[in-house]
Amino acid sequence: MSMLSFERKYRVRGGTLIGGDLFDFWVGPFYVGFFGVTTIFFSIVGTGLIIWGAALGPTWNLWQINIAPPDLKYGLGLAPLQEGGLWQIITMCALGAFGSWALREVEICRKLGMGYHVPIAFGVAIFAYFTLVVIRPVLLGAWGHGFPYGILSHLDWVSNVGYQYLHFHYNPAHMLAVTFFFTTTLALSLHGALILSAVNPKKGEVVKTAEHENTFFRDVLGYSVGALGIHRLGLFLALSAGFWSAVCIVISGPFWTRGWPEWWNWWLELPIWP
Ligand code: 07D
Ligand code: 07D
Ligand code: U10
Repeated sequence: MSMLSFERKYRVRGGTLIGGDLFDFWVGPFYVGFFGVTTIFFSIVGTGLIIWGAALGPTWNLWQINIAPPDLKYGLGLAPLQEGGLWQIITMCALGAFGSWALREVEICRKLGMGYHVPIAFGVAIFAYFTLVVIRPVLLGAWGHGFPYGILSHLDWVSNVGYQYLHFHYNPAHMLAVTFFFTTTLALSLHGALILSAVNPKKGEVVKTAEHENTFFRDVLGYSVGALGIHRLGLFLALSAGFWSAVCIVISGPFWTRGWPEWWNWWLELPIWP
């Protein structure tokens, strides 16, 4: 659907962080900007290197393509291209592309005079990725601790790292992250359902108001968080899910090397029991 009728009104100059007017234009529906150019650059180089890595590997099966990080013996140094060097450059491209995308969002917010909530939210996802492929490997002393780039191989990594700590479900930060993920879907399903129930009625029925929405939850729960409140809560829940995910993996290894079930011994070791 073409939305140029109203988009034209908001296609204003300025708000760029860098480059001034140079890339301050649109291509079709897309705002470009300096960071649009860097996004395209890093995406094309990164994707190209993945395709090259696939060409060097044993398979073109999309599910099995795997670009592995370097062997642990390379520590925090650079590895030869075919022994993890590709993974290192692809990681730089990924971080370049994600960072550029976030900054392009910032420029669009500035043009529209909006808050920076969306780029900040994306920043938390980038932070989780950065934790997996930079912070934790650096703390553990080798890039080899990053996860491999491949659809099935990255699942193998999650499983292997999980069992390395015996039972990852006993990781307390993982518990918090999982709870936040579950709560996020609960909140979105309640919110989506409530809005549709009020403003998308059957033919012939009137659209209900915010008072209906508040009253519904006051009748059910005794309290309504309100129209603005549910969006604040949703953002908080979702960002907390990402944040505690990053915490749960960064403490696994750098701060806790045994099985996670054992961590709970602190409870049994409290001096109050004897
Ligand atoms: C719906 C927005 C659209 C995005 C999509 C993803 C690529 C990868 C690359 C062939 C919600 C596009 C995919 C560009 C193709 C190559 C080399 C977002 C939506 C559709 N994972 N993960 C998936 C990534 C990690 C885990 C699917 C990325 C961690 C588990 C897809 C990253 C851990 C399962 C995917 C990343 C982990 C998946 C669906 C980065 C912990 C699944 C994703 C950059 C976080 C599920 C076969 C989705 C699956 C799945 C992509 C990181 C665990 C391939 C890009 C290391 C347990 N992951 N993942 O819908 O079916 O996201 O896997 O950090 O079960 Mg993963
Ligand atoms: C990292 C993605 C960032 C993405 C970015 C954007 C593109 C562009 C382009 C579409 C963080 C990428 C964009 C590429 C695409 C186009 C056009 C998001 C990231 C920047 N776990 N577990 C988690 C559960 C078990 C283990 C997190 C549940 C087992 C390990 C979450 C269960 C063991 C790690 C979670 C379960 C185990 C995790 C993932 C249930 C395995 C991690 C979400 C029900 C035997 C990871 C930071 C996340 C983590 C993680 C949930 C089970 C191990 C809380 C619900 C017991 C090793 N698990 N897990 O982090 O914390 O998203 O990563 O059993 O490393 Mg777990
Ligand atoms: C919300 C909301 C709300 C709304 C909303 C929404 C949240 C109440 C008012 C939004 C929600 C939705 C629309 C629902 C659906 C969304 C999801 C399920 C989330 C997941 C989204 C996706 C899976 C879609 C992903 C698509 C993307 C990221 C767009 C891809 C676009 C590009 C690649 C172009 C980007 C443009 C740039 C960087 C600027 C520069 C542009 C140019 C130079 C021109 C264009 C050039 C190209 C296209 C070159 C292509 C090369 C690339 C990409 C490199 C890759 C290399 C290859 C080899 C292929 O709350 O309010 O309603 O709507």
